[in-house]
This record gives sequence, structure tokens and C-alpha cells, in this order.
Amino acid sequence: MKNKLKNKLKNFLKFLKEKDLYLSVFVLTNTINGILLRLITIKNGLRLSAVFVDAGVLLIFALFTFLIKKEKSRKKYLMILTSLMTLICFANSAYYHYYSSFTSVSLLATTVFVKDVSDAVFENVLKPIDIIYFWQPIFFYIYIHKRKLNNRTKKEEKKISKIGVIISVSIISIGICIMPSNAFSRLYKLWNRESVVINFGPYVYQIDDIIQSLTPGISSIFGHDSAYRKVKEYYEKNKTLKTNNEFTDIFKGKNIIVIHAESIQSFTMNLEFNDKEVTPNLNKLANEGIFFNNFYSQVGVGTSSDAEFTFNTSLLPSNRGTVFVNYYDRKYVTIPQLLKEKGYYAYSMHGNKGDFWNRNIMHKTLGYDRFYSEDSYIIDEKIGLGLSDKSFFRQSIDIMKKMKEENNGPFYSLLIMLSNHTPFSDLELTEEYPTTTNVTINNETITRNYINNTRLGNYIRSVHYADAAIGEFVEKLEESGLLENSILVIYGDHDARLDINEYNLLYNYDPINDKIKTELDEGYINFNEYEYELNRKVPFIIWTKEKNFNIKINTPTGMIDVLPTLGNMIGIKSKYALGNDIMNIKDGDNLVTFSDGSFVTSKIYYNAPKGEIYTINNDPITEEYINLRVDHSTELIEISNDIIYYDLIKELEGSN
Ligand code: GP9
Ligand code: MN
Repeated sequence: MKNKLKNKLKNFLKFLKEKDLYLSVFVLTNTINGILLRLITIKNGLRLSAVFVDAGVLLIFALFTFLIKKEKSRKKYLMILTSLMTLICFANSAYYHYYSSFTSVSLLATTVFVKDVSDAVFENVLKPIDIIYFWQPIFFYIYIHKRKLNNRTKKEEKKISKIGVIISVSIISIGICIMPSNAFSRLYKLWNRESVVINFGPYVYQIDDIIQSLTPGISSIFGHDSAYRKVKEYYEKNKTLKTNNEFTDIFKGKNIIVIHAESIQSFTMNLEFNDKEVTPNLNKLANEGIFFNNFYSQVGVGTSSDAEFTFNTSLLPSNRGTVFVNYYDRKYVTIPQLLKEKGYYAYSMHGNKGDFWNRNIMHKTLGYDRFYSEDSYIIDEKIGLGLSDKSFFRQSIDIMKKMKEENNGPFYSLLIMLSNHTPFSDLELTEEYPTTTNVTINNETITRNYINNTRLGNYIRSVHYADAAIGEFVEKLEESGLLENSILVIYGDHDARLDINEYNLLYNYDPINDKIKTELDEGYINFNEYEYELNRKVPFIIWTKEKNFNIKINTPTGMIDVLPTLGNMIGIKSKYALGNDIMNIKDGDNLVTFSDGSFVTSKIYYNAPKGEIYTINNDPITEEYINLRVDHSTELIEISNDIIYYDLIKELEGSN
């Protein structure tokens, strides 16, 4: 038996060498592309399980060639197949560079937004390296061009197919055996896409994604009951009694003006060029107000819209599609709704098209009484994606005054900024802010222009513009009396997705010698991939002209904590909130979970796909500390996703 199998295998390999090598070439070259994709994106190319699964699945696809009779059709089939595989690699590679996640067909509905930000896409998303995968179809075409592909008898082909299937099943089985134990649950749940690509490779990932995206009906029937039980139990177990603290109700009944600050990262608040701050206005508001210094946005692929969603609901964004586009018709408990129960009038303003991110519809779901979009503004000055922030704020003041006159009671207004959107290159209209540094060498002052015209340099100038726009807006609010009895809340919606190498220029430039420091130089900062993650912080500021707080909160805080924290100050509470009131956290440690299961606390950054830990301070870390948080992060993601996917708040409300 053993010898028989051995002989069969031998014969098979001989066959391949002689005539059917094109099947192996197909498998091998596409497997190489799978490795390349993992190397270029997650920097984890050689995980053997993925190599085996890739090769096994590709071999099965390749064997289908034998079902086709005509030589020409066989070539066509293989070329179509190989082009599809290449496209999967290319699309995922390009997508990953922008979203740090893998693409999904459930996002086809959002491609309309990608079209709108196409400038940004072409400038920043497509990197030259992304076209590397196209070597494969070119090579493969040349390779099979003059080859005969049906030079065997039917019997021989049958034999090869049989052995091929045995080989394929065997290597896939080996691949599965050497995977970590949670790999299968991740394949099924698909919220940790990176982990699926690491373990199963891109081709199985994409098939999995297509199946799961196209069969929501089927999976919702299967998963609903257990999801409902799990979510109900979670809230019963975690029923938090309202804990009052010194911030409880301090802003009760005040008007609330929220600024959604596009792509502003906190590190810009610590920068100066030639003694001029990049963000003097934000810095002033942060110093006078309550400033969350260690605040992270927790967006998924829905970026701006996810930030809005988590801010308003204290739920995490969806891992299957985006809430604004795919789950706009669900029931959520939100800040505007809770305020409206207290007599507030809630409205939102944005200088871009109303259907971008499906806001026209989703803002109603979130509870805004009105949404003023591009149509309500005169586009008299354009920057980047549309109306400039300065003009937007100027015109919004008029809307706000009108709203105040027309409606009694306090108001809740949201202003969504736009100008500081990638690619940050439309700077003719932005205020002159030279990102140069002067150094004195031998009594001579020399101006170093090292950062100008880099993407980081453009970003800094663009942030400076956005900050100036906020400054002007606060002045106008004051002039028009809108600051009376009001609080101002500012949040950065997500990071700017700058390349890690750009930061090297920022943190390791040596102006004296006009060069980038290396590890051997004194003062070199090792800005590694984890420092990069920690640096993705965005500002969160609560300010009122009526009181100087001068409070800086260093506790790690996530967008999910906004509703409980701000809610405690303004007198509202959602029983479905998954975040914490940061002011109740006494030991200064909090868990900020990102949608792929990674998290940050005051002690560690945990990278879920890779299972790696980066320690932030020198506090001793126990296994228990990590495991508890890994479990809780998984729980938060699952509860959030189940609520969104199965519309569970509606049911839970109904059952109360
Ligand atoms: C578009 C704006 C940008 O209206 O909110 O969205 P983003 O690309 O940042 O998700
Ligand atoms: Mn945004």
C-alpha cells in the first residue's frame, strides 16, 4: 500500500515534469504572489500554514482544467483564473496600504466614496510595489503561449486528477494542523481579516469573504439566537449602576457644539517650527479645557463615518461592511437621541455631499433633526475634497444662529470638517506656514527646509490651516453669542495614515549636519511599528469659556468611552454603551480595543493578528493581565458586531 502510493506519487511528479508542468507553474507562481502579498502588507510572508493552504487550493483550481476539452479554452480558463488571483493580490495590497485591512466585497457599496476621494487614492493608496503581482500573469501567458495543454489521454488525466486531489487535501490538512487553535473561529467570524490572511492565505480569505458577504440572510438565521443570548447575558452581567463623580452633570442643559476634526493627530500639538506652534488654537483650548491626552479613535474601514458612529453610540464599528452604509436601518441608542429626550434640538453640518458615507440617511438614524450638507452652502472657496473649512465654519455660524432663533431649548450641533483630508497637497489657499528650522552654525543662521514638500510637511501645513479655521470659528462663536451657556467638544476622527518612514524625518533629523540620524547617532529615536501605532492618538477636548479647567487626562481613552464620559457631564446615559466613564477609572488604566482585536492600555500595546506585545512602561506584566484583556477585547468586538448585525438593541428594548 505504502509502496503503491509512493509509486503513484513518483509517476505523478514525472508526469508533471514531462507534460503537465504548467499546472505546477500555475500553483507555484500564484503561491509566490500570496507570499509576496503577506510580506508587503502584514510583513509575515512565510507562515507555512498559509503557503500550504494557498498551494492546495490553487492545485484544486488548476485540476479543473482537465474538465475542459479544447486546448484554447483550457488556456483561456487558466489565464482568467490566474488574472483573478493576481487581482485579489493587487486589490488587497492597495487596500491594505490605505486601510490596514483586507478588502471585502461587502464594501462594494462604499466604492462610490472611493471614487470621490480618487485623488487621495491615486496619490496615496497605490504604491509602486502594488503592481509587483502582475509579473505572474505576464510570465504565465508567455509560458503557456506555445505549449500544448491537452496532450494526454482521458485516462491519464483522470489519474493525475486523483493524485492531485490527494496531494491537495494532504497539504491543506497539514496547513490546518499547524495553525493556531483560534484560526478557524476567525475564519468563520471574519472580524480579524489579517489573521485569516496570515493563516489561510489571500485566496481562501477572499473566498470566505465572498461567501460571508453574499449570504448574510443564511448566516443571520444561524447565528441570531446564540448572539441574542450572548448579548443579553453580557448586559445583565455588566449592568453598571450610575457612579457619580465630580464631573457628574457639570454641563447639564448646556448647548453642545461638537467639531469632528478631520485626520488631526495629537502629535501635531507638540510641534513647533521656528518657535511657532503648529496648532496654537487647539493647544489653547486643550490647556484651558479637559484634554484627553491619550485618546484613540477606533475606526474600521468606515473611517470618518465609524468615528461618528462610535462617538455617538459607544459601540465599536462593524467588521462586515460599514455601519453607515450597510446597517443604517438598525436601532441604536445615541447622544442626539438621548439629548432630544431632554428637550435638545440636534443638527449636523458638513460641506461635502450629503450622500457621502450615506450621511443623508444615517444622520436621521443617529437622531439628528436636520443635516445641512453641501447643498446648504455656497462653494466659494475649495480645498481638497470640497468647501474649505474656513468658509464652512463662516457659513455654519449663520445656520447656527438661525437654528437658535427657530428652536427653543438647548442645541446639539455637529460640524464635520473636511480640508485636512488626505492627500494634504492642495495648499495654495492654506495659510503660509513654513515648516523650516533655523540653525546657527559658526554665527551664521541657516534655514533647513528638510520637511517641506514631503507628505508629512504638507500634512503639518494642512493641520495648521485646520487649526487656524477652528480658531476663527471660536472667535465667531463668541462674537455671535453662541458660546454663551455652551460647551465645545473637539475630536480628531482618525489618524492621517502617514507612512512610518515619514516620522523618521520628523524625529531623527539632525539640523546641524543636515542628515537623518542612524541608530549609531546620539539621540536617535527608534520609531518602530509600535511607536507608530501609539502615535496614532487623536485629540479629544472638552472646553467652555465659562471655566478654566486645566485638566489633562492621561488614562488611555477610546472613542467608545466618549458617550459614558461626556454623557456623565451632560446628564445622559446609554445602557448599551460598551465604553467606560474615564473619570471613574481610578488606577489610570483602561482598555482601548481596536476592531482587529489589537488593544492599548497604559502598560502595553497588543497586536492581535501577530499575538505580539509591546510594553509601554516598565511595570511588570503578568500573563493574567494580558489574557483578561485579550478576552475582554474579543467580547467587546463580538457584542458590538452582533448588536449591529442582528439589530439586537431593537429586540432588547422590545423585551424590556
Ligand atoms: C467626507 C469626509 C471624509 O465627507 O468625512 O471621510 P473619510 O475619507 O475620512 O472617511
Ligand atoms: Mn475622516
